[in-house]
Amino acid sequence: MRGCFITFEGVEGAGKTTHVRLLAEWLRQQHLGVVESREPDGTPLGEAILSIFHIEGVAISPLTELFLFEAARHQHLTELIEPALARGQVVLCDRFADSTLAYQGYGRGLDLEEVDKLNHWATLGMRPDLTILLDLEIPAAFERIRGRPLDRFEQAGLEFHERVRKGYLEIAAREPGRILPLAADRPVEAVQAEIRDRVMRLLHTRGIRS
Ligand code: T5A
Repeated sequence: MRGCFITFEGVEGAGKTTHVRLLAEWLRQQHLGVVESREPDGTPLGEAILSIFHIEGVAISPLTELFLFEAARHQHLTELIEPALARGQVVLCDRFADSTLAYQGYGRGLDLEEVDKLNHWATLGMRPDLTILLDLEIPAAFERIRGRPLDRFEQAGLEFHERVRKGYLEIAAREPGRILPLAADRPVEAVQAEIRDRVMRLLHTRGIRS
């Protein structure tokens, strides 16, 4: 039986990494096969692509940025995600195609339809079964990541991140069946409980969990 693909989205510091880890632990306690991954650095090639973004003083155009994320995504899909789903595993992924639409589309201002098309090409039309959108106001998000060195995207400024957040909410409104938006300004346990509830219902529906 084919597995299940669940992605986590949201602005910086929204809690994606935290909730992927907690959900994976919980699913493993129930003897389910789980693969945790992330974009863009879910494969060795993706790690190399991420390191390009970290080169100091190198200007990267929005379109170049888009192609780099899509290259990482296609490699990730073929090397890790699809094989895990074919083995019947539950794949939890910290960021996926919605990140590109939110950051390079809404954030950088690239044409949304063109970004959608490229996403479709890179993913071979494969969509997550469920996407958890952790929604957090930008000042609260930046408060959470305060004190750590800021990367290229985190340095992009408040207005950029406001556009990204707005973009995510618009994407979620267009696809209510796939995307579950959750207010992420609450205690971790409360948010995680809602995630587990929704994931369990999905796994029942898919016959992965009786
Ligand atoms: N990007 C990526 C694009 O532009 N386009 C793309 O297509 C893709 C795939 C990735 C960057 O790349 C960009 C977007 C990003 O800028 P990253 O370092 O992976 O860079 O950035 P994030 O994925 O955003 O990772 P973060 O660590 O910044 O955020 P998370 O994972 O959402 O947050 P998390 O879980 O690490 O939590 C942050 C802090 O908040 C606390 C945690 O303990 C932690 O200290 N926290 C809470 N505190 C209070 N209450 C809660 N409910 C909390 N939940 C977590």
